[in-house]
Amino acid sequence: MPDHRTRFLQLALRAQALRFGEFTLKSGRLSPYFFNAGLFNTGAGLAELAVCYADAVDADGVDFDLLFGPAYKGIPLATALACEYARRGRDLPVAFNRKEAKSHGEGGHLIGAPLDGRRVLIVDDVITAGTAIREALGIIRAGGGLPAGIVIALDRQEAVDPATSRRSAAESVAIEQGLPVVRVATLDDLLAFTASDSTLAGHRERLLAYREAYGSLT
Ligand code: OMP
Repeated sequence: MPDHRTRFLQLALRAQALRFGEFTLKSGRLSPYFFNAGLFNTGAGLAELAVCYADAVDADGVDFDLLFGPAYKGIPLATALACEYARRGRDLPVAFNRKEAKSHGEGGHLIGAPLDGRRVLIVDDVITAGTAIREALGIIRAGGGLPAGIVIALDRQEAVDPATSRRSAAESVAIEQGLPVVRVATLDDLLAFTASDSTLAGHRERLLAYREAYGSLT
């Protein structure tokens, strides 16, 4: 069986969650590819994706005892991963946030298992500049959780400001926070994949040019 990186890329292309074209990113960069985790929108697709996440996390050996999905895209990802771990015999607590704090009913903006004192693994879709992940770390600490690591499906391996540093945003977060950042796949994996599949070869030049302009050297 191919490893989790190849399985993930095949799955993402099949679900059209990974597309080639022209996309404007949150950073304003014009990218020749885009990963939209919202297009894993069936039970079977999410279940298969969760297997890739769990394989990547287990291969890394990161130690944690709660899964946290940042709103919105991380919520089904963390939930699907919790189901995959239950299938593997590990029943993990899962929690997520809402973007708007609720003032009635149970109130607050955290939902699911309490974070207090738990070693939390953040489950999210993609890292470009690391802004979304830094926000999630703040939410977890404010909720009493202890960040233990981050897992993302795709590391775009971009430098925040290539003129001053070619360190990737994922590596910056890892160093600055002292946390492991597990990536199911990276831009490098996508480039290797396009080299091995003739139907994708036409996208390679533009991916390489994009990496040249914005890519990290880490
Ligand atoms: P950072 O916060 O810059 O790390 O970017 C992560 C966010 O970028 C994601 O949560 C998405 O909102 C968005 N995004 C994607 O979903 N897929 C991509 O391929 C690229 C981006 C992006 O805008 O950079």
